[in-house]
Amino acid sequence: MSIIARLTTTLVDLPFARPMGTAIHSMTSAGCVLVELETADGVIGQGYVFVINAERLAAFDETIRGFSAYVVGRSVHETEGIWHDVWRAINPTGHKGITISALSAIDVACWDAAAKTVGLPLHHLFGACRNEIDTYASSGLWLNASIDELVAEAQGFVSDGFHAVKLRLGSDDSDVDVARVRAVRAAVGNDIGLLVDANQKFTPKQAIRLGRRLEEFNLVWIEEPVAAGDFEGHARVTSAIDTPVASGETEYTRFGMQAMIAAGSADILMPDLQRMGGYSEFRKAAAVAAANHLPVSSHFFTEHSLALAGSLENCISVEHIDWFAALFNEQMELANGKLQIPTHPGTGFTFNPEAVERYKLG
Ligand code: SMN
Ligand code: MG
Repeated sequence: MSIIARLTTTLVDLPFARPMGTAIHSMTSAGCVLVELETADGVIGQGYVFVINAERLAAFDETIRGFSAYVVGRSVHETEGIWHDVWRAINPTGHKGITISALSAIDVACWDAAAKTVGLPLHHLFGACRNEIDTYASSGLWLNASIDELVAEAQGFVSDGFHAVKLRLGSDDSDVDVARVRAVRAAVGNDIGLLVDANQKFTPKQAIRLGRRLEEFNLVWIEEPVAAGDFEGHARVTSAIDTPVASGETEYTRFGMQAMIAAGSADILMPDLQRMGGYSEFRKAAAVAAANHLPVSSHFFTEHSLALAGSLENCISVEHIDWFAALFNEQMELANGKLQIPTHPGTGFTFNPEAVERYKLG
């Protein structure tokens, strides 16, 4: 029995070198609440939540620390019990938003500590199915980049060893979006996977029209073509175009995924570790997708999603985001276009104390 003796949080803000944009985001930094659970035996489990531009970070911190009563004094092997006690406790506040994200950081830290306690990489504890996973470069090709910048950045990703890249779309003029896709496709060639993300910009009709114009570029997928909550609109786009539609990053928990699946909203579900509510719930969401013969591809949280990719048979890829790499002692390994599932005990990633000190808030 490894009893959790202490829950601590640290607030950091990671500034970006340049502002970045999508159809709905203007981003200058990633604020994080880092969570540590320490057992009486001295094992430390770690997790985090992040918020663009560190907005309302204190609210996340307060919510996480407020869960201490459900965590401290429990065994690290009680992940399911802790998860459900918090789920019941947040019923009056709600099962979406800050409450679920806060639960996610606790659940991730708890699983990390549990795997370290038994000395296993986390995907082995879950039940491993692979050692590496497809990925795509996603820390770039933003909406605020010029076509020349897009071309240079896309070629840079290919020379870095990526076999796929994601481009953000969402112009008011669809000729502009088509021109950006054409330029990036020409820059990377036909052997590199090209994904596009519209970040909810379009009406279903606009998305269908654009999707048809983009069929010639053989895209891996079109992501969030319409408003995230418009499941029926998503479904209309999904059935009207041949290019696969990916979506789900904005939804919460297995119930959100289940509702999207029931509506026929997407060909590929994109659960986000923080919005799922941690590993425990992500795995259930992936099981719901599997029961409907649908694949999942994780959104953000690349380092921490590798344990999921290594243990979920229907996980087809992870999104490669490098924003949080500076926080960790260990770095993600790309080999032949695939990310390697870590073999160290736990998630395989530990916070670097010097980096935490450098980016610490307050
Ligand atoms: C995205 C989400 C949040 C911030 C930046 C970009 C985008 C993605 O939707 O899927 O990467
Ligand atoms: Mg997206």
